[in-house]
Amino acid sequence: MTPGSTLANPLHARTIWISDLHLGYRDCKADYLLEFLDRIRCETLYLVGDVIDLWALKKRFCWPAQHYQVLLKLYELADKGVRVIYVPGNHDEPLRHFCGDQFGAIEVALEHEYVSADGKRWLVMHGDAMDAHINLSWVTRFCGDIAYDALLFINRWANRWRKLTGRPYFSLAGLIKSNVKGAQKAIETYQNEAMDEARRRGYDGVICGHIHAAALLEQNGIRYANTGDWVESCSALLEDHQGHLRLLHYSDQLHWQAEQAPSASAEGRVAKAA
Ligand SMILES: [Mn+2]
Repeated sequence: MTPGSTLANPLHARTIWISDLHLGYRDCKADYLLEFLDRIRCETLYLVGDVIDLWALKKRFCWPAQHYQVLLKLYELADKGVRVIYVPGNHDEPLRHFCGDQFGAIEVALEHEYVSADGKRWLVMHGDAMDAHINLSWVTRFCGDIAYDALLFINRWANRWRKLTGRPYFSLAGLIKSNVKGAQKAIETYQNEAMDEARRRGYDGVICGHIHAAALLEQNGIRYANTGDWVESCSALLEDHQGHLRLLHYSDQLHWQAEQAPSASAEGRVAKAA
């Protein structure tokens, strides 16, 4: 990372969505997140829940300077005129009491309707309401228990080793998860439930987070976008001025994830300067 590169290569978008930052949790990738927030130039920024991990803070207080800097950066963006909308999740659930209010220049909402540049109507929600539909919740099995902590522990040490040997960040946790059958099944159930919710309520698509599985797909005329997270995949959803959505994985390298068909994925890499 070279200082100044953030200014030299801004990331322009109409709207950007990020979720599951988990500030206050030791595996939050705050360094990549800070660099990403420095580079973005957008009109609207959505924080789609689990921004502050109150569960983790309750278990073990962890608040490095970088986590505080992320909050400051979000306020700075709002002060500079970016419309920042915060949709709290389950890990920052107490903040749902403030829905309809403002935290300074940041708006808080339980969920939000977004109209993209191409006129499509999107339901923006964190997504934990879908947990009720998942049998043997993957979230319970992975996201709040020892298995997930262990996965992130391995991820952390694997990446320290990669860094020492000069290799870029890689989500080992994501790779393991994508090969666990139960996790894949739960992710599909979650996606289907989220799309059903959008369909029932007359939306063209849904934008959510929660399950730490970034995706962009379309099924039976309903679109699904999941912003991913900043504890393993370091991902964000960006809309250009034509209304086209793209997923970006941001770590040592920029990696744009192309739109996925329901059962297949196509990915392309671009250099960091892109
Ligand atoms: Mn969540």
